[in-house]
Amino acid sequence: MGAAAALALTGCSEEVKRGWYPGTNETTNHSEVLTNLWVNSWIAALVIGLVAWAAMIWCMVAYRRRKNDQGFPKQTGYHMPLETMFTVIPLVLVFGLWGFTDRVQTEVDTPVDDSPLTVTVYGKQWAWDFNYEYEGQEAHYMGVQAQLDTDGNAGVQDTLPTLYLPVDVPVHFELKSRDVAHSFWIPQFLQKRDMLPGKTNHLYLTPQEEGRFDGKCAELCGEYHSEMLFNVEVVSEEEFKQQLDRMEPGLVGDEYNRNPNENPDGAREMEDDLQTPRGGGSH
Ligand SMILES: [Cu+2]
Repeated sequence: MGAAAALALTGCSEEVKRGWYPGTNETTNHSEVLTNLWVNSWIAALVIGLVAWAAMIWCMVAYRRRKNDQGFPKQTGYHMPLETMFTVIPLVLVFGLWGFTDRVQTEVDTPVDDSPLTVTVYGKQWAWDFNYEYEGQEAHYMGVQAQLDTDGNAGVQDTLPTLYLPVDVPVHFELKSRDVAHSFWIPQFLQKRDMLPGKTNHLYLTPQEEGRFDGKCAELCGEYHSEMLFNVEVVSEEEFKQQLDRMEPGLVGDEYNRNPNENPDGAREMEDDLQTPRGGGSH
């Protein structure tokens, strides 16, 4: 009982220390700096909040209207020191917050030119393609439309595309879209980036903990957006190489793009496709 309570309490305080962020400070090489920015911003906001609330309550109590008060209280318009103070303090806060954010963002988004692994990810309605380039080897996996289970629940895990990543190897993600705007998000990695048609975005990180993580699309991209999920397996370098050997060799590129704006026929086919009832594994 005592042990369980202690466990619950330490678990809780650990969560609080990380501002309820998912993952741990070691999940990727950026986890710690991102978590610190988040937690410290909250601490700063809380301190400012306490000062502001205290000042408000003090004014309400100290300057409340007394029984025999007549007319307006003393007016303090054009009080230069006061007005300078409530202009300068917010400016300092905003630029401070901006400065810390910019520093962390620059650190996290600095391109790593010599990443040994490049993964080009295509988002598409409503699945994912993963291209791997690693030590001269090229392999890919093309996801298929995620299926509902027999109860109509989204994201049957076994049928989801799986992104394999070797632990402790810096990875450069090239993020692209085959059709509409999507967003690549692995919540526990604390990084997320848009995937836009006709554009390539980049993410750089090093996974530091082996394990299974959830990935998802974070940009409403159509009817089955909520099913646009994937698994992430961070594995040993050895197992990663075995997984690459099991995949289709070579890369798949823009030839499978479907641009509804430039190819109206493609868009029409897509709509027809959606009219037919789902199921039977036809997708
Ligand atoms: Cu999407």
